[in-house]
This record gives sequence, structure tokens and C-alpha cells, in this order.
Amino acid sequence: MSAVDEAIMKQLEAIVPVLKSAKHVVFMTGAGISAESNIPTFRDAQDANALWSKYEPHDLATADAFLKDPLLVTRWYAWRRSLCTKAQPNAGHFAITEMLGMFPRATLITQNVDGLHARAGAKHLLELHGTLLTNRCFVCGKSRPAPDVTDVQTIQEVEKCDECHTERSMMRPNVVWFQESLDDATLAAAYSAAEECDVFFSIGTSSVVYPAADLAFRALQNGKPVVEVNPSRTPLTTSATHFLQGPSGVILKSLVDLLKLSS
Ligand code: BV8
Repeated sequence: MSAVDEAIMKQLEAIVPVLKSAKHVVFMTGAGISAESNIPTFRDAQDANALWSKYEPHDLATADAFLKDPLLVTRWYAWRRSLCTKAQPNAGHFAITEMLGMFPRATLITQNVDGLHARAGAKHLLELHGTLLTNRCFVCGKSRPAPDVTDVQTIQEVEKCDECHTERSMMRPNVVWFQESLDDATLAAAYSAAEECDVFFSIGTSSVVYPAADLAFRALQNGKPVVEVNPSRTPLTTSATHFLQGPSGVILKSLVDLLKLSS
């Protein structure tokens, strides 16, 4: 695990005193925090394995795509689920879990559906885009664990709901697709955390998917410092209070080490 360079260390040293006096810290994560767990991101240009590089978002992550080709979408999510269940949380996930216990109040908001924050011990996280670890009926919404399939080509048909029996009663992933609304209570909790916090971290997200990408700007509009952690610049970078350019696993681990030294 490489350490952070001097410039980042100086930025971290400037952030620590602000964190020491913080009563409420928000951490918001995107696919980038799972990149070091070898889960491909969605849009990361440098990532040849980036999930979206093979498909357009509207090809797969929409209700229309599912209705058009339920088997293709089911296989794609089964493939992603197998990646997620094989993957291990990385230093970035564990650093956030540790920091969740370092402040009077801390809120973890994630756009990720891979379950790695929970496997790293994080509790009460807000999963803005749901989870791919469970399926629900496309019609009646009844949920059940999603089957863990190793060879997705063996999936020959889409599971049907055992509760309702209409033509569309197919089991779909418990995620929020494009043009689907997020859960009202989850989104409201995320917005109030962004407005009330003392520091807002935006970690490993390209900041292009709304309304999730709006949260950091809402914190800024409420006069809160925003710390962005990302190897690349994003539409948030120019507005962020601090831009820590690098991999979240390395940067967040160094931040935890500094916080411990200063306690
Ligand atoms: C909605 C779930 C109301 C399933 C996903 C306002 C303005 C503009 C557009 C809209 C808007 N309001 C609504 C929209 C439309 C749309 C939208 O935002 N489109 C965008 C693309 C323009 N939003 C919606 O449809 C939302 N619904 O608003 O409902 C409504 C109702 C009817 C009609 C219209 C609106 C629903 C959005 C949720 C969609 N579901 N996924 C699944 O996962 O399959 S989104 C998908 O993208 C994932 O959830 C993912 O989390 C999310 C965001 O991507 P990121 O996490 O940021 O990942 P990405 O690959 O993009 O970036 C990775 C980053 O990591 C990069 O920056 C990279 O540099 C960095 N990185 C790489 N390595 C590392 C790293 N960082 C740190 N460390 C590393 N080692």
C-alpha cells in the first residue's frame, strides 16, 4: 500500500483540525471506492473494464431495457453480483467504517449497490440506488435474496414472483434504475445530512448522476466544506473546498492514521 505524497499529506493536515471540531461528518461514496476491490466502475475512462464501456446505461439499467430483454438484464446483474460477492472490501471501506465511529455523528451515503460497505462493518448506511444482493417482483415488489450464480450463461429464464402471477411478475434487481425515483425517505435523509453536517466527503464518484450528485452542492450551498477524493477531476472538483487527488484506499487510510495521531 503506497503512502500519500507530500502535497496530499499537507492537505490532510489542514483537514484534520476541521474534523476534530466536527459534530457531524457525511461520507458519500460512488463506484470508485470499490475500484480497489476490483469491481469495475461505470464510467471511469481509464478503466477498460468499466461496466458501461460495454453497454450504454439505457441498454441495461432501465425498466424499459428489462422489459425489452429481461434475460440479458438478469444475466448482467447476475454477473455483477458474482463480482461483488467474490470481491473483498478494501482499505477505503474499512477506513470509512472506522471514521463512522470517530465523530459524535456520522452519516454514510452510498450510490453503490455492491454491499461492500456493510461487509466492511458499516451500519445504518443510506443506499441511494438500492442493492443488487436482493431481487424484487417487477409488479408487486415482493423481495427475496438474489441467487448467487457463478456461470451466468446457465441462467435460461427469469425468475417469476411466487406471490403474484401476471405476465410481468418477473424478479428484478432491487436497484434504482434510470428514470426511476429514489426512495423518498432515503433521499430526504441524505439531503438533511448534507445540509446539517459540518464536513461532507464525496468519494469515488464521477458526480454526474442525479439527484445523488446534487448532495455535495447542497452542502456547499449551506456553507459546509466539501472534501472530494478521486484520482480524476469531476464536475464537483472546481467547487470542492479540498480536492484530494488519488485513490480512496490510500488517502482515507492516511486520514484515519492522522486522526488517530492527533487524538
Ligand atoms: C431520478 C443503479 C426522477 C443500478 C444507477 C437532473 C439532471 C440531469 C439528469 C437527471 C436529473 N434528474 C434525473 C436525471 C436523469 C438521471 C441522471 O442523473 N442521468 C445522468 C447519467 C445524466 N437520473 C435518474 O434517472 C435518477 N432518477 O432522478 O428519478 C425521475 C423520474 C422520471 C424521469 C426522470 C427523473 C436515478 C439515478 C440512479 C440510476 N441508477 N445505478 C446499477 O448500479 O446498475 S446509477 C449508477 O451510476 C450507479 O449507481 C453508480 O453508483 C452511479 C454513479 O456512478 P459513480 O458511482 O459515480 O461511478 P462512475 O463509474 O461514474 O465514476 C467512478 C469514479 O470513481 C470516477 O470519477 C473515477 O475517477 C473514480 N475512481 C476510480 N478509481 C478510484 C476512484 N475514486 C477513488 N478511488 C479509486 N481507486
